[in-house]
Amino acid sequence: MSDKEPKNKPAIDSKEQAQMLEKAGLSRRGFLGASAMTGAALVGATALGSAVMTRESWAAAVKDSQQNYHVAPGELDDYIGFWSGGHQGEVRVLGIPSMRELMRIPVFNVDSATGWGLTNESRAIMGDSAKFLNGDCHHPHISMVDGKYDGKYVFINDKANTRVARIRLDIMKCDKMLTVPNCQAIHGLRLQKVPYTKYVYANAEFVIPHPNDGKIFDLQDENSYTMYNVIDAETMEMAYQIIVDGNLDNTDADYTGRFTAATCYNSEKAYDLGGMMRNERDWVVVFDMHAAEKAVKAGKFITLGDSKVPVLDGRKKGDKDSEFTRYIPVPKNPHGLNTSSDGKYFIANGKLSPTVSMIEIAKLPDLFAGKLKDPRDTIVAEPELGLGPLHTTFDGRGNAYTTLFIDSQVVKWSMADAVRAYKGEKVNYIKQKLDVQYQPGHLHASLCETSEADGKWLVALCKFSKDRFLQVGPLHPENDQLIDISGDEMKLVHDGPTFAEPHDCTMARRDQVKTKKIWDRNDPFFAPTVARAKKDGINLETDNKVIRDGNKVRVYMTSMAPSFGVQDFTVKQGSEVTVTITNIDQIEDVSHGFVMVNHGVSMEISPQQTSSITFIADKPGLHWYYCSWFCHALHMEMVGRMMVEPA
Ligand code: CUK
Ligand code: CUA
Ligand code: CA
Repeated sequence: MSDKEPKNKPAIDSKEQAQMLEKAGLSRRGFLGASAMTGAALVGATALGSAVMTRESWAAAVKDSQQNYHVAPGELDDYIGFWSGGHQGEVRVLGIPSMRELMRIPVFNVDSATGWGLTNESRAIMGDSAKFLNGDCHHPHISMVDGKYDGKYVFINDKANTRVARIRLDIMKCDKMLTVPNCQAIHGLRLQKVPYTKYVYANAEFVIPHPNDGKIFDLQDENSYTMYNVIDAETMEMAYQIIVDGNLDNTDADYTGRFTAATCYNSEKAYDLGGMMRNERDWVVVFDMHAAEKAVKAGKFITLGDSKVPVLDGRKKGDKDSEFTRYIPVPKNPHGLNTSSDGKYFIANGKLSPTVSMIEIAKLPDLFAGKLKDPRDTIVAEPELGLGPLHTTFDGRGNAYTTLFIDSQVVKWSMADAVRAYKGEKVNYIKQKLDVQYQPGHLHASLCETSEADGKWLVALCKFSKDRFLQVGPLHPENDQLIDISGDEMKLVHDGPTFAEPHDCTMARRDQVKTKKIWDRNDPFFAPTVARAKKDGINLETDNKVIRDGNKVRVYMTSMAPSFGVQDFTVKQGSEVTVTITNIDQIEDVSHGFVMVNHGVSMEISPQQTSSITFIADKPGLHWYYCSWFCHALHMEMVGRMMVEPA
């Protein structure tokens, strides 16, 4: 522990709040005692951490933000960010520093505007999981080459339905979705950084019995476990899985391409709160991916049930480690796992301990070679930062920034000084504590998960907004706060309300992401639809035709502002109708839509795109269809009629 007080005293240090903390069984210094380990105590502490900005500091921030951080109308942002939409299921694109929402990319949700989850193209991408109408995404990450963004893909997890999806950044649409087998609840997700993103690493959070057929329910059974998942980033198919002890929370990869690490908060394999907090230490599991790949190639795997995915066993057998896993004990129920942008450390964030644990990556080869007595010999610092450390980010200048959930602060600290303090030197590694509003989870500094961390902007994703915005009923928005970290002091410059719930975000320089302005007619996104049209002898760019195939009716049409190529068509009641529309407009921004009234049918057709949707014409009578994206002065007149004859 450092001997000096942090520069900015947090508001929670006030006498009254300290007393309240004490009552709740929490002290600011030292570990959270066992008596504090109840849900009630944690909730109590949460309410206490609400540091409130003074009127003066707020006024100063307002002035600063207007003078220095305003992106004027018509000007463009310097960074493009990808925000998880949490249990809303989508990904949002934001500009930084304006914090303006630029686009939404539906992924694990159904989207009425674009028809995601309704169109044939999106449902083919979603596969069997198209039956699920919900998702819960947390961790968006951009693909890399040599530890720098290549701007090709964003990958994201779905905790709710155990999926991983990929977004193509050239079109900002999801193009692949995988349901991870043999597991429940994909939470932590990160990408291989070096030499390039060949693999996606995904943590299945919950321990389940294997086989999960209702015969075993005991989590302590040796056949109850969870797995670390390795996914081929290009094909989006499972490469292999690794069984681990305990459970898995967050993960990250190193800058050598050999190691990844993941936090475990439930080493107890417990099913309840008290049980999950029983151990003073849980662990970080480190994976030697080279050794794991070797084991797969050598055939040292099993398969589970119908799944053909190779499964390695990375559990300890007595005292014996597997050749590809090591377990490093850290305090207590750790959450975030972050690789420092200088490539030196895996940092595990203590959550129920006020510390973070710094694992020196350069020591890991010795750990795997059996040259270290104790796995904890890889830990080179365990700085005490405050209450509830959840995630850490980096500025590329040797500083780390950690969110303190319970304290409602972001703490800036020096990694080198923390290492010196751990060796016994008297040095204050804490540089500043900044109040944020309120209860931050993830935070993300510009380019922090690449080797190019540039220390300009930091976004703190606060879980509570309380009094920061006009009240909108009992459900409050989150509060994403923008902090300028370019100078010696962190400065809060912007509050941005967001809907449930950006757990995490990522941002790239604007030159790192290049998108198309209109679709390429050969785009694989709608290639299956083009192939089907070809079978029907249709030229999508010119033909307006109705193909009758028994009970199935396929309507092909073009769209060009302000009219559909087919103005009416007639079908028999009960027909399965597939409408395929090709937008032959060449002009940027002239998107059309297709809505069949009273049929739950809606889709987007952007310039040069082909979209299709299938529905049952179950009601006799005349049914209007119309264009739903405002495209022309005569947009209202862009309509047609479906005539359904009684069966
Ligand atoms: S997260 Cu997923 S529980 Cu801290 Cu990365 Cu919010
Ligand atoms: Cu086409 Cu509106
Ligand atoms: Ca635990």
